[in-house]
Amino acid sequence: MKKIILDCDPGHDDAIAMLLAWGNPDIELLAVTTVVGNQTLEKVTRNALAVARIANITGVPFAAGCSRPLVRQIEVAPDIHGESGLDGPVLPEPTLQLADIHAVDLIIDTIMAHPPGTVTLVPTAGLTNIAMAVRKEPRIATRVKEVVLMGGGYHVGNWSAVAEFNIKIDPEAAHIVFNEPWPLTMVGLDLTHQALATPEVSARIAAIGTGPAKFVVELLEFFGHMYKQAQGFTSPPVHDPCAVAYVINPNVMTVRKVPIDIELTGTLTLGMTVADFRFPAPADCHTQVAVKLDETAFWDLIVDALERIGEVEV
Ligand SMILES: [Ca+2]
Repeated sequence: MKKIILDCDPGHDDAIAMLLAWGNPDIELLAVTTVVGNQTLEKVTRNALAVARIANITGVPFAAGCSRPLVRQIEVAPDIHGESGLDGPVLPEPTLQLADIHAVDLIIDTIMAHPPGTVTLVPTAGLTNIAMAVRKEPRIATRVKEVVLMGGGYHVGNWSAVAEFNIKIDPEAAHIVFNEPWPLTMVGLDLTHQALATPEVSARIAAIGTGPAKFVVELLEFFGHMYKQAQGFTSPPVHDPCAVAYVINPNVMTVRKVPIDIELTGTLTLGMTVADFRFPAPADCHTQVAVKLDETAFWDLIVDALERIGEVEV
Protein backbone atom coordinates (compact mmCIF):
# COMPACT_ATOMS: atom_id res chain seq x y z
CA MET A 1 0.00 0.00 0.00
CA LYS A 2 1.19 3.51 -0.81
CA LYS A 3 0.46 5.84 2.09
CA ILE A 4 -0.43 9.39 1.11
CA ILE A 5 -1.54 12.66 2.63
CA LEU A 6 -3.69 14.64 0.18
CA ASP A 7 -3.37 18.40 0.71
CA CYS A 8 -6.03 20.05 -1.45
CA ASP A 9 -8.42 22.91 -2.19
CA PRO A 10 -11.55 21.29 -3.71
CA GLY A 11 -11.91 22.31 -6.46
CA HIS A 12 -13.41 20.09 -9.21
CA ASP A 13 -10.19 18.26 -10.01
CA ASP A 14 -9.27 17.97 -6.31
CA ALA A 15 -12.60 16.22 -5.75
CA ILE A 16 -11.72 13.70 -8.47
CA ALA A 17 -8.25 13.28 -6.95
CA MET A 18 -9.91 12.45 -3.61
CA LEU A 19 -12.13 9.85 -5.26
CA LEU A 20 -9.16 8.29 -7.08
CA ALA A 21 -7.14 8.11 -3.85
CA TRP A 22 -10.08 6.63 -1.93
CA GLY A 23 -11.15 4.14 -4.58
CA ASN A 24 -7.76 2.85 -5.65
CA PRO A 25 -6.76 -0.34 -3.80
CA ASP A 26 -3.02 0.50 -3.79
CA ILE A 27 -3.46 3.81 -1.94
CA GLU A 28 -3.88 4.19 1.78
CA LEU A 29 -5.30 7.66 2.37
CA LEU A 30 -3.81 8.72 5.72
CA ALA A 31 -5.28 12.22 5.87
CA VAL A 32 -6.98 14.90 3.80
CA THR A 33 -5.92 18.47 4.57
CA THR A 34 -7.26 21.69 3.10
CA VAL A 35 -5.74 25.05 2.30
CA VAL A 36 -6.94 28.32 0.80
CA GLY A 37 -6.70 28.19 -3.00
CA ASN A 38 -9.49 27.72 -5.50
CA GLN A 39 -11.75 29.33 -2.91
CA THR A 40 -11.53 30.47 0.71
CA LEU A 41 -10.42 27.94 3.31
CA GLU A 42 -13.96 27.75 4.69
CA LYS A 43 -15.44 26.91 1.28
CA VAL A 44 -12.83 24.36 0.15
CA THR A 45 -12.99 22.63 3.54
CA ARG A 46 -16.76 22.34 3.34
CA ASN A 47 -16.37 20.97 -0.19
CA ALA A 48 -13.85 18.37 0.95
CA LEU A 49 -16.26 17.17 3.62
CA ALA A 50 -19.13 17.07 1.11
CA VAL A 51 -17.02 14.90 -1.22
CA ALA A 52 -16.27 12.61 1.73
CA ARG A 53 -20.00 12.11 2.18
CA ILE A 54 -20.60 11.53 -1.54
CA ALA A 55 -18.00 8.73 -1.62
CA ASN A 56 -18.55 7.55 1.98
CA ILE A 57 -14.93 8.22 2.92
CA THR A 58 -14.57 7.00 6.50
CA GLY A 59 -11.71 6.44 8.91
CA VAL A 60 -9.64 9.24 7.36
CA PRO A 61 -8.99 12.42 9.37
CA PHE A 62 -9.80 15.70 7.60
CA ALA A 63 -8.22 18.93 8.86
CA ALA A 64 -8.33 22.56 7.76
CA GLY A 65 -5.07 24.42 7.33
CA CYS A 66 -3.89 27.87 6.35
CA SER A 67 -6.47 30.49 5.43
CA ARG A 68 -4.09 32.76 3.52
CA PRO A 69 -0.75 32.53 1.71
CA LEU A 70 2.52 33.18 3.56
CA VAL A 71 3.11 36.66 2.13
CA ARG A 72 0.62 37.49 -0.62
CA GLN A 73 -3.01 38.48 -0.58
CA ILE A 74 -5.58 35.75 -1.20
CA GLU A 75 -6.33 34.99 -4.87
CA VAL A 76 -9.18 32.57 -5.62
CA ALA A 77 -10.41 31.12 -8.93
CA PRO A 78 -14.20 31.60 -9.29
CA ASP A 79 -13.81 31.83 -13.09
CA ILE A 80 -12.86 28.14 -13.08
CA HIS A 81 -14.50 26.64 -9.97
CA GLY A 82 -17.44 29.00 -9.32
CA GLU A 83 -18.38 30.89 -6.15
CA SER A 84 -18.57 27.77 -3.98
CA GLY A 85 -15.30 26.36 -5.31
CA LEU A 86 -17.25 23.29 -6.43
CA ASP A 87 -20.15 24.69 -8.48
CA GLY A 88 -22.25 22.38 -10.63
CA PRO A 89 -23.48 19.37 -8.65
CA VAL A 90 -25.80 19.84 -5.69
CA LEU A 91 -23.60 19.13 -2.67
CA PRO A 92 -24.93 17.24 0.36
CA GLU A 93 -24.54 18.67 3.85
CA PRO A 94 -21.30 17.24 5.25
CA THR A 95 -21.71 14.66 8.00
CA LEU A 96 -18.03 14.08 8.77
CA GLN A 97 -16.52 16.24 11.54
CA LEU A 98 -13.18 17.94 11.01
CA ALA A 99 -10.38 16.56 13.18
CA ASP A 100 -9.63 18.83 16.13
CA ILE A 101 -6.15 19.71 14.86
CA HIS A 102 -4.65 22.21 12.40
CA ALA A 103 -3.74 20.67 9.03
CA VAL A 104 -0.08 21.63 9.45
CA ASP A 105 0.10 19.65 12.69
CA LEU A 106 -1.83 16.73 11.22
CA ILE A 107 0.67 16.58 8.34
CA ILE A 108 3.62 16.64 10.74
CA ASP A 109 2.14 14.15 13.22
CA THR A 110 1.13 11.73 10.47
CA ILE A 111 4.56 11.73 8.84
CA MET A 112 6.38 11.40 12.19
CA ALA A 113 4.08 8.58 13.35
CA HIS A 114 4.97 6.42 10.33
CA PRO A 115 8.32 4.78 9.56
CA PRO A 116 10.81 6.87 7.57
CA GLY A 117 10.36 6.69 3.81
CA THR A 118 6.78 5.48 3.86
CA VAL A 119 4.55 8.55 3.52
CA THR A 120 4.10 10.46 0.26
CA LEU A 121 2.85 14.04 0.37
CA VAL A 122 0.46 14.83 -2.47
CA PRO A 123 -0.27 18.56 -2.59
CA THR A 124 -2.82 19.58 -5.22
CA ALA A 125 -3.16 23.22 -4.13
CA GLY A 126 -1.05 26.18 -3.07
CA LEU A 127 1.88 24.98 -0.98
CA THR A 128 1.21 27.05 2.16
CA ASN A 129 0.46 24.10 4.48
CA ILE A 130 3.43 22.08 3.24
CA ALA A 131 5.84 25.00 3.62
CA MET A 132 4.55 25.70 7.12
CA ALA A 133 4.85 22.02 8.06
CA VAL A 134 8.47 21.69 6.96
CA ARG A 135 9.41 24.94 8.71
CA LYS A 136 7.71 23.84 11.93
CA GLU A 137 9.14 20.29 11.82
CA PRO A 138 12.22 20.20 9.54
CA ARG A 139 12.66 16.46 10.09
CA ILE A 140 9.76 15.74 7.74
CA ALA A 141 12.00 16.82 4.84
CA THR A 142 14.05 13.64 5.17
CA ARG A 143 11.32 11.45 6.65
CA VAL A 144 8.76 11.52 3.81
CA LYS A 145 9.13 9.13 0.92
CA GLU A 146 8.59 11.88 -1.63
CA VAL A 147 6.47 14.86 -2.60
CA VAL A 148 4.31 14.46 -5.72
CA LEU A 149 2.58 17.73 -6.41
CA MET A 150 0.25 19.16 -8.99
CA GLY A 151 1.50 22.61 -9.87
CA GLY A 152 3.76 24.60 -12.10
CA GLY A 153 4.69 23.99 -15.69
CA TYR A 154 8.01 24.17 -17.47
CA HIS A 155 6.62 25.51 -20.73
CA VAL A 156 3.12 26.57 -19.79
CA GLY A 157 1.33 28.94 -17.40
CA ASN A 158 -2.34 29.48 -16.65
CA TRP A 159 -2.42 32.20 -14.00
CA SER A 160 0.07 34.33 -15.90
CA ALA A 161 1.94 33.80 -19.15
CA VAL A 162 4.49 31.62 -17.36
CA ALA A 163 3.06 30.77 -13.91
CA GLU A 164 0.55 28.15 -12.83
CA PHE A 165 -2.16 28.90 -10.24
CA ASN A 166 -0.99 26.69 -7.32
CA ILE A 167 2.50 28.14 -7.47
CA LYS A 168 1.54 31.72 -8.28
CA ILE A 169 -0.89 32.11 -5.37
CA ASP A 170 1.85 31.37 -2.83
CA PRO A 171 5.25 31.57 -4.55
CA GLU A 172 7.15 31.92 -1.27
CA ALA A 173 5.65 28.65 -0.03
CA ALA A 174 6.51 26.99 -3.34
CA HIS A 175 10.07 28.31 -3.03
CA ILE A 176 10.38 26.62 0.35
CA VAL A 177 8.91 23.33 -0.87
CA PHE A 178 11.01 23.10 -4.07
CA ASN A 179 14.22 23.84 -2.15
CA GLU A 180 13.85 21.20 0.57
CA PRO A 181 15.91 18.03 -0.04
CA TRP A 182 12.95 15.63 -0.42
CA PRO A 183 12.48 13.92 -3.78
CA LEU A 184 9.92 16.07 -5.58
CA THR A 185 7.91 15.28 -8.68
CA MET A 186 6.24 18.23 -10.34
CA VAL A 187 3.13 17.12 -12.18
CA GLY A 188 2.58 20.41 -13.96
CA LEU A 189 0.47 21.82 -16.76
CA ASP A 190 2.72 20.28 -19.43
CA LEU A 191 1.39 16.92 -18.21
CA THR A 192 -2.10 17.75 -16.98
CA HIS A 193 -3.10 19.44 -20.22
CA GLN A 194 -2.93 15.90 -21.66
CA ALA A 195 -5.54 14.67 -19.14
CA LEU A 196 -8.53 16.04 -21.03
CA ALA A 197 -12.00 14.94 -20.02
CA THR A 198 -13.36 14.46 -23.54
CA PRO A 199 -17.04 13.62 -24.19
CA GLU A 200 -15.91 9.97 -24.56
CA VAL A 201 -14.36 10.06 -21.08
CA SER A 202 -17.52 11.59 -19.57
CA ALA A 203 -19.68 8.96 -21.31
CA ARG A 204 -17.50 6.19 -19.91
CA ILE A 205 -17.82 7.57 -16.38
CA ALA A 206 -21.58 8.14 -16.78
CA ALA A 207 -21.99 4.49 -17.82
CA ILE A 208 -20.83 3.39 -14.35
CA GLY A 209 -24.24 4.58 -13.26
CA THR A 210 -23.58 5.21 -9.54
CA GLY A 211 -24.08 8.37 -7.47
CA PRO A 212 -20.36 9.11 -7.17
CA ALA A 213 -19.92 8.60 -10.94
CA LYS A 214 -22.87 10.94 -11.64
CA PHE A 215 -21.23 13.48 -9.31
CA VAL A 216 -18.03 13.31 -11.37
CA VAL A 217 -19.95 13.74 -14.62
CA GLU A 218 -21.66 16.84 -13.19
CA LEU A 219 -18.30 18.20 -12.03
CA LEU A 220 -16.85 17.70 -15.50
CA GLU A 221 -19.84 19.40 -17.15
CA PHE A 222 -19.42 22.56 -15.09
CA PHE A 223 -15.61 22.45 -15.23
CA GLY A 224 -15.72 21.95 -19.01
CA HIS A 225 -18.03 24.92 -19.47
CA MET A 226 -15.80 27.18 -17.36
CA TYR A 227 -12.59 26.02 -19.04
CA LYS A 228 -14.07 26.70 -22.45
CA GLN A 229 -15.13 30.21 -21.40
CA ALA A 230 -12.00 31.16 -19.46
CA GLN A 231 -9.20 29.45 -21.38
CA GLY A 232 -10.67 28.20 -24.66
CA PHE A 233 -10.29 24.49 -23.94
CA THR A 234 -12.56 22.15 -25.94
CA SER A 235 -12.36 19.59 -23.10
CA PRO A 236 -11.23 20.46 -19.57
CA PRO A 237 -7.82 19.36 -18.24
CA VAL A 238 -8.30 17.34 -15.05
CA HIS A 239 -5.12 18.31 -13.24
CA ASP A 240 -5.08 17.03 -9.68
CA PRO A 241 -5.77 13.30 -10.07
CA CYS A 242 -2.67 13.11 -12.30
CA ALA A 243 -0.50 13.51 -9.19
CA VAL A 244 -2.37 10.69 -7.42
CA ALA A 245 -2.11 8.54 -10.55
CA TYR A 246 1.66 8.94 -10.56
CA VAL A 247 1.83 7.67 -6.97
CA ILE A 248 -0.37 4.68 -7.88
CA ASN A 249 1.67 3.78 -10.93
CA PRO A 250 4.69 5.87 -12.01
CA ASN A 251 4.51 4.19 -15.42
CA VAL A 252 1.35 6.17 -16.17
CA MET A 253 3.63 9.03 -17.17
CA THR A 254 7.20 9.61 -18.21
CA VAL A 255 9.29 11.93 -16.07
CA ARG A 256 12.56 13.74 -16.50
CA LYS A 257 15.01 14.76 -13.79
CA VAL A 258 15.70 18.47 -13.94
CA PRO A 259 16.62 21.19 -11.43
CA ILE A 260 13.65 23.48 -10.71
CA ASP A 261 13.44 26.71 -8.78
CA ILE A 262 10.69 29.26 -8.19
CA GLU A 263 10.87 32.84 -9.44
CA LEU A 264 10.13 35.25 -6.59
CA THR A 265 11.17 38.62 -7.95
CA GLY A 266 10.22 38.74 -11.64
CA THR A 267 7.77 41.48 -12.55
CA LEU A 268 6.38 39.33 -15.39
CA THR A 269 7.48 35.90 -14.17
CA LEU A 270 6.53 35.77 -10.46
CA GLY A 271 5.74 32.17 -9.52
CA MET A 272 7.32 30.64 -12.60
CA THR A 273 8.72 27.13 -12.06
CA VAL A 274 12.07 27.60 -13.76
CA ALA A 275 13.34 24.21 -14.97
CA ASP A 276 16.92 24.13 -16.19
CA PHE A 277 17.09 21.74 -19.15
CA ARG A 278 20.45 22.99 -20.44
CA PHE A 279 22.59 20.14 -19.15
CA PRO A 280 22.13 16.58 -17.92
CA ALA A 281 20.68 16.80 -14.40
CA PRO A 282 23.40 16.70 -11.71
CA ALA A 283 23.66 13.52 -9.62
CA ASP A 284 22.17 15.22 -6.57
CA CYS A 285 19.17 16.60 -8.46
CA HIS A 286 16.10 15.87 -6.28
CA THR A 287 13.43 17.27 -8.59
CA GLN A 288 11.78 15.90 -11.69
CA VAL A 289 8.98 16.94 -14.02
CA ALA A 290 6.21 14.87 -15.56
CA VAL A 291 6.40 14.98 -19.34
CA LYS A 292 4.08 12.56 -21.13
CA LEU A 293 0.82 10.98 -19.95
CA ASP A 294 -0.49 7.55 -20.90
CA GLU A 295 -4.05 8.85 -21.25
CA THR A 296 -5.70 5.45 -21.53
CA ALA A 297 -3.99 4.12 -18.41
CA PHE A 298 -4.89 7.32 -16.55
CA TRP A 299 -8.61 7.22 -17.33
CA ASP A 300 -8.67 3.48 -16.65
CA LEU A 301 -7.51 4.28 -13.10
CA ILE A 302 -10.28 6.86 -12.64
CA VAL A 303 -12.97 4.50 -13.93
CA ASP A 304 -11.62 1.62 -11.84
CA ALA A 305 -11.66 3.74 -8.66
CA LEU A 306 -15.26 4.82 -9.26
CA GLU A 307 -16.31 1.23 -9.95
CA ARG A 308 -14.71 0.12 -6.69
CA ILE A 309 -16.34 2.95 -4.71
CA GLY A 310 -19.62 1.68 -6.11
CA GLU A 311 -23.01 3.00 -5.06
CA VAL A 312 -23.20 5.17 -1.98
CA GLU A 313 -26.36 6.11 -0.08
CA VAL A 314 -26.31 9.85 0.56
CA1 LIG B 1 -6.38 21.86 -6.59
